[in-house]
Amino acid sequence: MTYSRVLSVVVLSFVAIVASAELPGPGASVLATNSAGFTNTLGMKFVPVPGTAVMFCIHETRRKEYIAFASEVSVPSNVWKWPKLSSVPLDDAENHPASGVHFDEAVKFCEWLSKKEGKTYRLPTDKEWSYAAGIGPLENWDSGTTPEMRKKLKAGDFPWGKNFPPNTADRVGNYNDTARHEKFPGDPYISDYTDGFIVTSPVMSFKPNELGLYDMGGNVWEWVQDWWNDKKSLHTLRGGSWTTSSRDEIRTSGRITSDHPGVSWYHAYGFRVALEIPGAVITPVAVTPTMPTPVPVTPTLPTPAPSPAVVAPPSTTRPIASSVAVTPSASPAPTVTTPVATVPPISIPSSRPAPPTPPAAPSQPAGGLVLDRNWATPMQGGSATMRDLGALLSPFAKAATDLAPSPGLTIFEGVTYLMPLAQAKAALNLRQQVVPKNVVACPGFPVSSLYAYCFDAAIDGHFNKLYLVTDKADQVVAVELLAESPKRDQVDAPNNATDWHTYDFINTRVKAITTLWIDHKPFFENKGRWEQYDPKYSSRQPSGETGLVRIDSLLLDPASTKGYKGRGYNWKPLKAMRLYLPKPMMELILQCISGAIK
Ligand SMILES: [Ca+2]
Ligand SMILES: [Ca+2]
Repeated sequence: MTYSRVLSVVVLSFVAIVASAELPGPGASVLATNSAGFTNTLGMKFVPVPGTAVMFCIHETRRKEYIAFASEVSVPSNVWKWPKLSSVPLDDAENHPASGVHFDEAVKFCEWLSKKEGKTYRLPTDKEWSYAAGIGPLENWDSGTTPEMRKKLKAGDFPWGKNFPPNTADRVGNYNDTARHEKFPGDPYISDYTDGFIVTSPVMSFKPNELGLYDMGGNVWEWVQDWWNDKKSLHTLRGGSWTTSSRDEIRTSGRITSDHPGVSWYHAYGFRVALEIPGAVITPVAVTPTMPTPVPVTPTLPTPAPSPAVVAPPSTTRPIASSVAVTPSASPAPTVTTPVATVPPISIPSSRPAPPTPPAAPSQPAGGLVLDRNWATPMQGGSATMRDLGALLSPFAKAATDLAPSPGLTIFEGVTYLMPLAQAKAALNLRQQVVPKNVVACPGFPVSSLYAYCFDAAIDGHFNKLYLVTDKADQVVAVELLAESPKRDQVDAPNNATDWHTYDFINTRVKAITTLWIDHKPFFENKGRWEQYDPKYSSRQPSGETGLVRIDSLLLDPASTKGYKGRGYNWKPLKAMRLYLPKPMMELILQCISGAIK
């Protein structure tokens, strides 16, 4: 089952349910299986969800059940009765999910059903929903965390696995696909995926997940109990829908909130019912050792919900990288064909005779950047790397030594420039450090002044490490993401300049030689979107207002394609890196470089 590629769970033990028409009470027979189920008077089938004390209905609440409810209970909204979107009528067959359902009405449905059957039905919690979707052990369930925070952590992959878009042949669920695009051409859609349903699909039209739950990804968004954040004004929806095409919303960890408190005018909002198990004892769910990246496994998982950031041994450097450490020579590698001159020149005054006098740490302005006394000392043997870095950064900033704070400049997901390390860790839900604090020693970076803290992460489906780069006072100045097992298209980094010498600015410096190829591409933020910078197109020259640059890099192995001498897009990627640099750091690095390269 493809679901197992996302996360294989092992049921250690849990309170099991006898497959019968009656829900067992305390002391019922215990079976070590999850194949048992319970079917209620409306024909809704429920199965246990390991790691929780509830059973989940295997399908989204259907119109069939909702019609029965609305015939007995007055609900304020009639939206659900005549589903349509932009005057296009939706399928109103009884086996389609109830949609256009307000949060409060979904709660009322559960209350009505509870009273009718003498059991406790309710909406699942955000945590229960994650356990049902297979990512429960990967997310942070500390009190104080909210669905809004968990969405940003991006734990786990997609309901079907790691690839996006999904393969049409896999029929992974009802999303905003090419079929819908033909009817609603104005909306964004997944251009490479066809599930065949323009609107909602009958529930259970696609493969179930490992627990036997259908449509946990797609068809209708599903209300859960939890507030979106601490403001406690908006509720949370999970799973994506037939109108969803956003990669981040389709992730298993994807979440959205309604625009108005508890309200759904939208025909992509439905719900799924959970059933409390009397006397249930929650037992842990472990992650199997065969689970793919990004979260490693420790032999002893805490109970019941392990941290999403599990301590792992320090990552080992690939032999291929460690054997080609940067050379003292600035001359290009033998196979390099494109000269440095094809990239924009470094915009640094060449008349500057020497590095500026470095300010001493104690004299830093309060709240400003804190550096070592000798931060501007040129690094031996790193001139080629500095040229790379200068070429990448000079379109976006000029050399400068402004060490004052730049308040509010966001580096990554709520982390701002000069934010204290502890605050940044909290903002990103990072708790456990992978390797000890390391000095960053990249030519061009201030010497003996920057440090890297490495954490396990699960970001964008393939980055499995996150580095917080700090100054001497543990204030964050940059963020780097690292994918240790990338795919070729996971980082968009191709660059015509082929003699780059630096791959990973925080950890590893390698020189491009015959056995390696390094691609870089810078992106700049423009009105909230990332635009790639390409010196070939002057019209795309970034303005001086950009405050943040992202550099995507790939370390490729040309030898992986035997017999082909030219550049190949099928070269095996060894590592992928994404560095976020705020403008003050870019200016400082260019300042360091200006003193070192004449
Ligand atoms: Ca569809
Ligand atoms: Ca769904």
